[in-house]
Amino acid sequence: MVEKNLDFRSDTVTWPSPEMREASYKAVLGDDVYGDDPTVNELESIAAEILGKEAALFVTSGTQGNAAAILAHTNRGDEIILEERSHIYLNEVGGIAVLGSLMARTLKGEMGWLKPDDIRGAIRVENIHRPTTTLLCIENTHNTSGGIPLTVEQMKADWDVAKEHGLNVHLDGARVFNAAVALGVDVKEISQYADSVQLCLSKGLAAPIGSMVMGSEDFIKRARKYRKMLGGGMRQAGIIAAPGIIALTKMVDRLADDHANAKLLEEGLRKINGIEILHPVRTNMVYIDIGGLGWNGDDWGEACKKLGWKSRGSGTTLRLCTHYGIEREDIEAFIEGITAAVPKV
Ligand code: TLP
Repeated sequence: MVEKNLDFRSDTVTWPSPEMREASYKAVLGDDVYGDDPTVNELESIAAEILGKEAALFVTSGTQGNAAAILAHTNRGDEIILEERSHIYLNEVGGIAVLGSLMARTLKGEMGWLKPDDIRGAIRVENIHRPTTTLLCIENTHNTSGGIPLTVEQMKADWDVAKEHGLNVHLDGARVFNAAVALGVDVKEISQYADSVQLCLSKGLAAPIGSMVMGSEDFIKRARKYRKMLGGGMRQAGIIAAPGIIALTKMVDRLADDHANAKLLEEGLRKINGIEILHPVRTNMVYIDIGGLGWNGDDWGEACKKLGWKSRGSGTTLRLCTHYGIEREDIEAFIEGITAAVPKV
């Protein structure tokens, strides 16, 4: 029985399944800083295998995973290329500057995808005056572009330019399984075009805590040391790794339900005068503008609250995420309720 979780704010709000809670309770533990927590070790080897990389590292969050990965790829003063509305650039508290002393070269993507020529043009030519460009960061799915999955071809095109110029590629794959499911490909098809990948266990995959970073043995060794520096050396971490194993082995296929529910939500909202759909809906996110209703995010939030839902946004723009704990019938009931609640314009 899936616990209801009527909350559109994010897919980070998911609760662990009963099986995950049970797995935490029963997890066999050790001290992970000594490398002897068997449950963490199992999670890391499963993640490495699924993503097609040599090794993996269990970290506390997507933000910590991206930070440890970026530190492991770069030296102080390097320049890294990022999409201008990427999570790493916008929403990770400036970690690249504070922790890495890195320069950020941002580029505008086309629905989240950085065009190869733009990347080529941004890579610095070696010169005593200039910082060295060492890393390209990609985000797939791309959150602020509506949860758009970048295709395998798009990933390859960016990878090829990076490799022509000796850059490493880091994939912020917080929702890389949403991308794989939406594209109908094995996740390895996507991850082959990144030297390192960060993926979140605690979003649509419904684990309560944690992310994974994957890459070569050498890279993971460096990232593990940075994770310790960032305060992420956890001890009996098997208790939170156990749900992560279920997330990776049993929760991926159900992401298709979240995508279908987002599509259903989009279709319902599209019929309401005054609501504009801002991006094509391809995965589990629906971005809308409610300015045409004469409402702001607070009005929307209040109306949703009366219907038993949590939802919010800034100004008149809102993101509605579907996830574990939201079923098709919940979306149908929401559409009926919100259609009746909004002002008729
Ligand atoms: N995103 C959260 C918020 O921080 C915005 C959300 O609700 O979507 N990469 C991407 C693409 C993300 O969307 C997020 C979280 C992260 C990294 C960071 O993951 P956490 O929250 O585990 O640090």
